[in-house]
Parts: sequence; C-alpha cells; structure tokens
Amino acid sequence: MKQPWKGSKCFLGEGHTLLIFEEEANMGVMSGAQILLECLKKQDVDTIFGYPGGAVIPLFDALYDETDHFNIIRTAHEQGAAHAADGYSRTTGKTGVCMVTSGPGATNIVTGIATAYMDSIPMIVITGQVANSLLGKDSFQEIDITGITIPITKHNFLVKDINKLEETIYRAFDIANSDRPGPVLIDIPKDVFMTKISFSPAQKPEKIKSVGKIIKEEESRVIADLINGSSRPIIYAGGGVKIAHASYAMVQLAEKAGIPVVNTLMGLGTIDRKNSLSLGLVGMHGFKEANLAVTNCDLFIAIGARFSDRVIGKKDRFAPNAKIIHLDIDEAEIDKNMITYLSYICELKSSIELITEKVETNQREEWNSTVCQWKVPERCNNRDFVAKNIIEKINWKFDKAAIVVTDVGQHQMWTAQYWSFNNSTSFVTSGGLGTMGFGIGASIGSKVGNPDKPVILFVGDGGFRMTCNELLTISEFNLPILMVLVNNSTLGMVRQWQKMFSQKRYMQTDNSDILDYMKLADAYGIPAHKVDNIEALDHFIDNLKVLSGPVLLECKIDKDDCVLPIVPPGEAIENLIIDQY
Ligand SMILES: Cc1ncc(C[n+]2csc(CCOP(=O)(O)OP(=O)(O)O)c2C)c(N)n1
Ligand SMILES: [Mg+2]
Repeated sequence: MKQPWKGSKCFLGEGHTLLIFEEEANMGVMSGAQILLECLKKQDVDTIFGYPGGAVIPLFDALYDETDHFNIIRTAHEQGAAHAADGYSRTTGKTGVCMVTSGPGATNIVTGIATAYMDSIPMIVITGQVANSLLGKDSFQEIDITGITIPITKHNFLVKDINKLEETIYRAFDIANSDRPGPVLIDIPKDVFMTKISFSPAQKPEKIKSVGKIIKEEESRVIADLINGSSRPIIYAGGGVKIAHASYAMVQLAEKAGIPVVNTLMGLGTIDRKNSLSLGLVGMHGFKEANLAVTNCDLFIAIGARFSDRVIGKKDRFAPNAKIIHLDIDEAEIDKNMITYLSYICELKSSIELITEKVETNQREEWNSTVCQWKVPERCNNRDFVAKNIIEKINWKFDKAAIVVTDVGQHQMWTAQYWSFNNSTSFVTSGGLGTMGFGIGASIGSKVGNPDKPVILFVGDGGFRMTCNELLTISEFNLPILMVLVNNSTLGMVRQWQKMFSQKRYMQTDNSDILDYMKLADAYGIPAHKVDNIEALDHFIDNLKVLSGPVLLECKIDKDDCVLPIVPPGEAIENLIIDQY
C-alpha cells in the first residue's frame, strides 16, 4: 500500500507526483475518505445508510468528524441499508447513498442493488475494497463486486487512483440520475481512502444530465391524429411518467381526449384513483375493466412503461386490435416485448403537452360507459375481516399525502388494488424484482427522508420474517412507521398458486404460528397490537393518534384469501378468474 509519508516524495500513479510536507494538516491536504465526503456534500447529500467493516474503517473514521453534516443510519444488515437508500430515493427525489465494506458487506447489498435497478431508482452505492496491493489475490474479504454488479447497475467504477476520485463521484451521480435512472456502484480500495493529497474541490459540478429530446411538431401531430381518429383509446402509464414528472401532463391529455388510463404497478399514483378515467392496475391482478379495456381498445398509448410479462400475459392476445404507440426515454425498451406501430424516445412531459395541444376535446362517452359496464360488483361485505377492508380503512385514516410501502406477495397486490392512490401518494414497492424483505428497509429510508409524512408499511408474515432484524433500526431511531403485518400464516402468494394451479399440493408454504409477533416487537421496544376482527380494527384506528414512534399492527387473516382477479400464467389478460374457488 502506498503511504503518503510525511516530508517525502510520494508517487500516486499515472504521473502524479506530489510532495507532502509536515504542514500537511494545513488546508488542502485531504485523505481519499475526506475527499469522498466533500464530494457527497457538493451533491447535497446529507443522509447516509450503511454498515462499517475493515475496508471502510478509514471512511467511517472520516465520518467521525462529519456527524454535524451527515445523518448516518447504521442498519442491522447491509441489505437493509440498500433498501433504505432505495426507499429514500423513491420518496424524496434525491439520490439515496449507502456505504458498506468489502466482501460480505458488498455481497449483502446485491439484492438491494438489483431491486433498485429493476425499478429504475437512482442510488449511489459505495463499497470499500481491499487495498490496491492486495487486489486479485483472493485477499481477506476481497470480492469482485464490480464484476458481480455489472448486470444490475447502470454503471460501476473501481477507483484505484485517488486522483480520479472526485470526477468519478460526480460522474456517478450524473449517470444515476440521467435519462432512465438507476443505481451506480463505486468500489474504492482501502488505501485510496487513506492516501492524502492536496485537494481543492472543483466548483459545484455542472450537471451533464441529459433529459432527452422532445418529439417534433409533426410527430405530435401524427399521434394527435391517431387519437382523434380512435374510438377506443387507452393510456397505459408506467413508472416513467412519475420519474419524468409527467403525471399532470398525462392526466390533462387523458381528460381532454376522454381516454381511460390503466397503470402498471410502478405507475400507480400517476392518476387519482377517484378520477373516473382511472381503471387502476392492469395485467395479472388487474381489474376486469382495466384488462378488458386493453383487449378491446383500438389505440394503445404506452407512456413511460415497459411491457412486463406480468402485464401482457399471452402476447398475441394483448391489445390485439390496437395500434400501439410507445413513448419512453429508454431506447432499449422499444419493441423489446411488444412490437409497436409507432415509438418515440423522448422526454415525456413536454412531448405529452405537445400532443395535448393538438387533440380534440372529446368525452368518448360510449367507450367510457362500455368500460364502466365491465366493472364487477364488490364480492365482500364491508364488515368482513379481509385485506380489502383492512387496506381501505387504513387508507381512510391516512388520506393525505401518505407514503405507502409494501413488501412482496398478496398484501402487495391487495394494496395496489385497493389503496386509493393520488398524485400526492408515494407508492414504494418492489415491482420488477419482487423482492421479499424489501418493505421494512424501504420504510426506514422513506421515513428518514420524510419526517413530516405518514409512512405506512404493509408487509406479509413471510417477508417480515426475512428482514425483521431492521425493527432494531426502526426502534433505535424511533421512526414513526405504522407497520401493518398482514398475517395469513402462509407464504400467501405462492400458496395461492399452489391452490389454483398445482391442485392444492401445498409445499413449504405454511408459516407456523410459533412466532409471537407481539413478543418480538416487544423485544425491540416497539408497541404492538393484534386484531382479528373488523371491530377490533375499527377500535385500533379510532384510537390511533399521530404517531410519535413505531407501531406494529398485526392483522390475522384467513390463509385461503386469494388475490382476485388473477390471470392464469400465460393466459390472455381478458381471461381473468374473478371468483375464489
Ligand atoms: C426474496 C424472495 N424469495 C422468494 C420470493 C417468492 N415469493 C413471492 S411472494 C411469496 C410469498 C410471500 O409471503 P408473505 O410475505 O407472507 O406475503 P403474502 O403473500 O402472504 O401476503 C414468495 C415466497 C420472492 N418474491 N422474494
Ligand atoms: Mg403471508
């Protein structure tokens, strides 16, 4: 390891020779760790999620002097830190940052990185690495984390030379946030953290952020003409609409031209669910009216959405009578899963506005009333103790600007179906990767980033068992999160598939009731309540005051409750199963 010996000549690689004198404590001489923190400040970072270890001891040592500036959240496990940074990004619009050590610290965050990658979440992940001199020698806690994360990061860097550190960090932030966002990993050998150089920070870096181009006048005319000539159009709005801050523009277009809107899981919240044009979730667990609207539309306008297999089902029966138009920022998504009639790689907000100018005002009453007739009457009574009623009652209590976080499974789909999303709701859920264990960590990041907003977590018993170690973080930082444990004593979503598609051959999906969640919460110092009927739930909600700390609410529901509708795998999305059998 190269040491910047005091008063001696020090070679720092690639032609950088530097004399470091006794007065190195003077202004301008900084360690790599200090430089990194300075750069983070320049990027307006004030919150860091992480976990220490050998390779990042110098980095945490530098943080020792910076606790006035940085709010440092040390989680119970690195996976929790990654999900927390992700939740922070999703709910603040800022870039979540997490830092972990080499080897096992780095491998522990791989799931968190992949989760963020699949949902296009900007995140900066800093991993410590063994010293340069130990690289490539199977050294203690050495792992090739840049190699491992190539397919799940937007970009990654191994910074072997301290002189490259500053520009690398700025580039990483730019890459993470430009066009289609995503996580960027920066791997830094321990000696780079420790080496000292004369450093004067560059001016706040110019953002090289590219925001894509706006479609041309004539292109917007072509799209508007197609809309004007269509009698059964549909807008399919995905998470890209949120990322592009184009929700308002999209709703304006829908309202002017009377176009019903279906959402992907990531797109929920782009249109108010109370808007009569909103048909909610589409695809495997979409409502009948949403799925049938897609099957019967003559023009399908996809905005900021990829065509996930969970949405399209049987490909040749997806929007079979429609011309498909696709507007997206990411060229890689065009014609990947569905062949389009027209596609544009563009900045969404201004492009939609251009189209809206040119569409004719039209309520499309006939089409909208046809869609409305496909609605299925409610199957449950509002006094039944089922997920729908639990979610709707909690929704009623937290109507305003809530942050709704979920884990993965049935409770996630029920939340997607029954929470009344609007533009001020943040919906934090693992869509692309479907990561069980995501919810608790993500709720931590969401709350840390939004002290003034209510954060509600819906989590299943299976996912809760995976990452309940983070109850410790929630308790230590006294984070006022309402954790709703939807306990069906089973890995419900898998059990539902075993029930419906594997002749009830239940295998490894039952969760015993040995675990007492009340005692578990108590061990972490978290108040907990258990309800198993609607009256008790009402009582809990009526007595729920503004949260001053975390609360666990366990709702014990029937393990046979299913998420309905469901489209059997590989089926056309109009072939929904509506009733439980
Ligand atoms: C890390 C991970 N492992 C396995 C799965 C597969 N999986 C999807 S949903 C599910 C069941 C979830 O059970 P629970 O957390 O109790 O939620 P529920 O479906 O009962 O609401 C499983 C095992 C997954 N998505 N993620
Ligand atoms: Mg469960």
